[in-house]
Amino acid sequence: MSTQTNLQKDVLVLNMEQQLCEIAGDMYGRKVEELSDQEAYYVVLTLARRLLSVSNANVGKKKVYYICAEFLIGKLLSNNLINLGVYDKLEAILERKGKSLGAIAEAEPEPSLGNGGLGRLAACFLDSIATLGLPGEGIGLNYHFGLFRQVFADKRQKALTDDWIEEKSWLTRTDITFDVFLGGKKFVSRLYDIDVAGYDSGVNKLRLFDIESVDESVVKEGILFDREQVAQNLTLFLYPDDSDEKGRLLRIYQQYFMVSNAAQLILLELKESRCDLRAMYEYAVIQINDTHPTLIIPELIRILVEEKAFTMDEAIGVVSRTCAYTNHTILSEALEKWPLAYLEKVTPQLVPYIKELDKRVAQKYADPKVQIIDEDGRVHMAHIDIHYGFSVNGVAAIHTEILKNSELNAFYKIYPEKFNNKTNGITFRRWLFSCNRELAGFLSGTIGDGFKKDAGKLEKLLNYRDSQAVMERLSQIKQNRKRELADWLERKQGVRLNPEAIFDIQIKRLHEYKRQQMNALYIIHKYLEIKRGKKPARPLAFIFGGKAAPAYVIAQDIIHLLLVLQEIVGNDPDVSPYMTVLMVENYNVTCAEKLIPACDISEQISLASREASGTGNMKLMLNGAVTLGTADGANVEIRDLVGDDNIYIFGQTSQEVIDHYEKADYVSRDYYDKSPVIREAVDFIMGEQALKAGHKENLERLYRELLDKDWFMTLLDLEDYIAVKDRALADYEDREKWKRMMLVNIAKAGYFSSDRTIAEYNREIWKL
Ligand code: 26V
Repeated sequence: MSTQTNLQKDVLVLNMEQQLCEIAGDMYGRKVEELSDQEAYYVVLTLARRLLSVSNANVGKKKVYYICAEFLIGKLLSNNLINLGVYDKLEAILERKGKSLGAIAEAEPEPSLGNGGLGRLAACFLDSIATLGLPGEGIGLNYHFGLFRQVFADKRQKALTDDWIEEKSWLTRTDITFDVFLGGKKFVSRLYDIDVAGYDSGVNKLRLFDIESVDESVVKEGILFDREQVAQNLTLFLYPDDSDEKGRLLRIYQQYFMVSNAAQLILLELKESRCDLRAMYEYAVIQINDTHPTLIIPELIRILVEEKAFTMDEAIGVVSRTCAYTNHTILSEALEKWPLAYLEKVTPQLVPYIKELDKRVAQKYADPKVQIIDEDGRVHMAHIDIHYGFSVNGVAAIHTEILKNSELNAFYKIYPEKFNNKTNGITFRRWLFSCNRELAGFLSGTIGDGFKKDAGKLEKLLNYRDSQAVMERLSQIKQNRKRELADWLERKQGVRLNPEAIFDIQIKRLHEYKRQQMNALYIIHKYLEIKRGKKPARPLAFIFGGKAAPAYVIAQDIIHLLLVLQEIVGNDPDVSPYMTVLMVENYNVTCAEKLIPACDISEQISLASREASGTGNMKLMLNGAVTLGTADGANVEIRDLVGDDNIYIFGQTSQEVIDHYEKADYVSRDYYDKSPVIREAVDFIMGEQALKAGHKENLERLYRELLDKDWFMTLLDLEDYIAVKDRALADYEDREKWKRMMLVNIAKAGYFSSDRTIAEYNREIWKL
């Protein structure tokens, strides 16, 4: 069977040009050369889908179900063509017909089915699971609008809908439907599949559930909609605003809808493979990502007890051997605790099981920190995962240590054997081969193709650390990407960057713990220095990208400050020749693919201990950027790999920060009072110039936050940040030194391939 389908694919590939012409003829009655890029996109999409449909599926006895509320897959065309092994061939065919595959790929709308790190990680993992030939699939929701589209108006973020689903897309509507009971009422779901091609390997599926009654017209202004009509709004948006009860209820509706479908799909597949459900764990492993899919545990137990004649003990035993949990954040506001009353409303059928799970824990352990239902009647979702799953992992070495030694210490004492680390990774197919084809090609030519299947082989590049020629090429390639980025931004946003400037880039969700506000204070400091006549050796470009949760007021204020600085600097003839500030609108995977290859300095400046891992840091390093960061998340492992000479680390350590929280001894005003440099930068926010350019409401709130609260300790590290960043900028002028740092960073990035991460998940958790 498998050889036959391989043959089919080979024949298709052989006749690709003919196929392409036929599809163009069928769809548009025209030749390929006469199509617009948009039309050509639909033609190539159809061809790629055909190739996927005849490729081998990755199959085996046991399968991993990677359940996640987010899959930030980004545009799929280039990636799929690369993984199918036909990109170069197709590019050449199209070129002969006067068409550019790169331009055609641009026409694809981006599915923004994720917020940030968690969702993008899930997408990278699907790529690696398929590439390693492992049987596995992603399970999630088919959000019609995904994450909102960000526009700037009046120097503020506005959220609009992002309608990504077109008539022709990667989605395959299946015949699979399930009954799901929400609030006691029956809803019928529908499964949509997206094929995921492995690199030079088989194909897996991403399975997204939806309901047909969703009504996009309930969205009124921006992204406001009636949040009570579940049948109409259930899968409209990713993470609807949960700042009030209605929003929180909708999130639980989404979560239960996701896991009820997942449970039914898994049981259906187990039935098809004639598995004895009592040995379910020999056929299936369920990876629960953060706590959004946690309800799958009581849901599976419920089904086994009510429909498959299991005793409660048996059901709990089997499910606990099947489910594994990954923690992706220690921020308490992100660790879900749902009031039992909400669960009663949304999933009354699960409540007796949750109470039973709680009772069993209470009987065994007295410590209030490990209970499932707390004194206020809130259900701690992570506690269900830890008690009733067989594995608990963090996503970077330091993160896992923090889980073991502080955040989840009470659990670690009970179950030391469950805890393990899986340092995150990224797929090189997207974050090197696809987004920086010139660099990938140069590396192949220099160290051979081996690194494409075994990323560790990138280390061979170290043999060239004294080669002027190699370092010169790396630097030229960087310069090419910077020029392309400048052109793209000019077209997209009408702002011109000087490609000769140092590109200092901070791209990630807006959050106080990620400290974009600290970067803003540095920019103010530099601006004032230049005003006083201290010019930098070379122009500086400070580039940001990121969205703020619509209900997260301070994050909106930080965006406002950045846009105010962009205007002040841009309009100041004394300063604008020496520096630019640019906030890229609607930062998403597509923007990331342009920004990352063009970056010189990678800003990874979270408050130590708060960023679980970060994955942007890995993508930037792989593309030859040098990290400026705190000893947080995966930055720690980057430092261990490249050595202190090839990274800029500053700020207090995670232990020092954890101690500050414990002793509650950080007082931001003390830092403000004792440092004139800090005072001057902070005061600028409420100074005449800023107030003239911006809104007092936003600026004052941010200013007060920094002085009166500053929960994520911006001022703690500001002076050190300024000193170390200035040192990095000075080092950039030692061109030889900098180029060698680029080379070392690329050479050492192999460890961060998600192929390595997935191999570890498989070896130590999934055992497929
Ligand atoms: C979620 C929420 C939701 C409620 C409002 C505040 C808030 C803050 C943070 C989060 C994080 C959601 C989970 C997440 O995306 N974690 C990220 O996971 C990445 C992949 O493991 C990791 O690299 C990032 O460090 C981590 O922040």
